[in-house]
Amino acid sequence: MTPKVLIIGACGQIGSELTFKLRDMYGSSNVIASDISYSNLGVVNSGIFEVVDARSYSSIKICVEKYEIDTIYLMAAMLSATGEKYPMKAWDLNMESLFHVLNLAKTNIIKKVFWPSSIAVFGPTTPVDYTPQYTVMEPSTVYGITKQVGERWCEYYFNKYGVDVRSLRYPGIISWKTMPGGGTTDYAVEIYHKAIADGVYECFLSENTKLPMMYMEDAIKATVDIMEAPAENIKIRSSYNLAAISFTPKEVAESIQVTLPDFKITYSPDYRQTIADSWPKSIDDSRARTDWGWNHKFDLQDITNEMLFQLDKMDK
Ligand code: AKB
Repeated sequence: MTPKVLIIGACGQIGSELTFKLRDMYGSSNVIASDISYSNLGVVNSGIFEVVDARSYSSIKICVEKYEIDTIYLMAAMLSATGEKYPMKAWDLNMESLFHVLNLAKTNIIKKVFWPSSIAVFGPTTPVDYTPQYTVMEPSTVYGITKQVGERWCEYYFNKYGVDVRSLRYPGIISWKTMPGGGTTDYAVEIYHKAIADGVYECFLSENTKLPMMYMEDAIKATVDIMEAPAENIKIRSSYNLAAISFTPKEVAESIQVTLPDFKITYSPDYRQTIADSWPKSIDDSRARTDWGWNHKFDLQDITNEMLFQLDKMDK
């Protein structure tokens, strides 16, 4: 049966591409995009769009009832870097929105929920290389704390109330359609924009800061795959480790120089360096690969070639 989907936070980096993908899959009228404002006209003009405040239970519920929604993707969140500037706002948005959606799902109105977690659930005491699914988790950012707590609540609602909630620990996501906002991994998108526009980029992380990353197409595929998988294959109800590749700012710059040999990068680490230093360098996602067949497609040079090609086309 075709699901009736509500995407909350549809104007954001991942929400927007998820909206386009799910509209292709299920038909435009079956995918309701929503956000706090009309901030992404591509999304707003591509089908039904509603203003929904993720912090308001009634705002979400009205929309769910109006369109007889049975599946929610909760993509609204305040990310790691912005969260450090506004800790209480990050806590309120990230936690309240999750509780609203889980509580709606608990009443059986909603059959399935997707909620993104992040590599930010890990912290400075976590093993950094090939970080296991189950390990020490002492996140040091507010964003990471909300994601870790959120994971516990997802598992709790699954065990206690049978809520079919599914989740992935996204790494940094690289895409060209919609800019990310307020994350520590945002440099890996900005660098391509600056390479095309100015030929130079000042990076806010140091040259050898290695972080787990993924191309948007792979992230959307993982999201769709986990949501389409039979419920019995989803053995982890907190959140799955998910990985594709890991690289440093220096390595991205070198991959850009293959096409743009004059491109220059400089380094001026700021407060985001401390956040990046608390996160893993690489992730063991073997459970996702075994349980529901996850596999990534894009490596660093594929991503760079695609990003430069698409941004260059947009620039003309
Ligand atoms: C961030 O940098 O905050 C996000 C994330 C890794 O969850 N991109």
